[in-house]
Amino acid sequence: MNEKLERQIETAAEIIAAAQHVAVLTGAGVSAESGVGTFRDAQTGLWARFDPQQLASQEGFAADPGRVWRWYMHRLDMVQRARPNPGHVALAALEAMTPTFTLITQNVDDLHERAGSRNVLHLHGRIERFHCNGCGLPYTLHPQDRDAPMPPTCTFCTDYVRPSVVWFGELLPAHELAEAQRAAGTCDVFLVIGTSGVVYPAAHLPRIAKRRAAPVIEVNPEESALSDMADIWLSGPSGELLPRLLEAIRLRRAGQANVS
Ligand code: BJW
Ligand code: ZN
Repeated sequence: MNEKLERQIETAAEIIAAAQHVAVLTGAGVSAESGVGTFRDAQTGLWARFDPQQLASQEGFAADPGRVWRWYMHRLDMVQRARPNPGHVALAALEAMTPTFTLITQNVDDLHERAGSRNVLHLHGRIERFHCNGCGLPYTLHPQDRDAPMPPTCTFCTDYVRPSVVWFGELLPAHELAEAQRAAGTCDVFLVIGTSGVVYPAAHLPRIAKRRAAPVIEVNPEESALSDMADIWLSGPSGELLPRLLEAIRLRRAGQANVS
């Protein structure tokens, strides 16, 4: 690891170790090293020729419900086969050593929870949950639905069933969004990990923190739409950098405990 990055990690660790309230926003990049494809990187295989932004919308679902259903079943399978990576594990460990910790994720997978994170706000819903697109009635997925060419239909209103995720043009869950905004407005430091920062209102959260003078620390191998406003940009994969950051925070926290 280069010297500049080492110094940046030390500075970030110092800020995080001194914080009472740490807020974190994660995106698809945090699950990339678990084998779950990101949104805006080129898709692979069967789905390479489709634009995810077209599939994740009411318009896309109306145009071809079977295609959207098969895409989500393919992704559900991918998520359920995946395992949390060292980045997820480091965030769970950081939560355990931080007085107040809010993990805000745009991801629809449950890899944070499976890594041991407790206080997780899912801004864009959950891929393993389902409801009717017409009347909202919850739906329990049956094994035969996974290979079906079309979505199942609702027993109450006969409309199509869909995954309980937030598509473009749809409102985010009100409680999760309010809690995320509250955390951004009250935290001592805000971490942005593995997101391109182009989807709103999630991308506004680091700006709320910054307005309240909380430093913003980004972890991403590529420059994102939020890199310019970040106080520190740790350039690299979160599965490698978060464990290193955690170790540096641990050493500082241990030092603090010895002094007090
Ligand atoms: C690594 C890595 C490694 C790689 N380690 N990093 C204000 C301004 C402009 C537009 C709007 C606005 N307010 C609302 C809008 C409209 C719209 C929007 O934001 N559009 C923009 C695209 C312009 N927003 C909405 O419609 C939202 N609803 C809303 O606001 O309702 C009110 C309203 C309605 C209508 C009009 C106005 C207001 C809803 C947004 C829902 C987003 N849903 C999706 C799909 C979820 C379901 C599913 O999974 O299928 O959520 S879209 C998709 O993008 C998904 C993601 O959660 C989200 C963010 O993507 P993310 O996580 O950032 O992934 P990527 O792929 O973009 O980036 C990955 C990053 O990882 C990259 O940076 C890599 O470098 C990095 N990386 N490997 C760390 N190893
Ligand atoms: Zn219904």
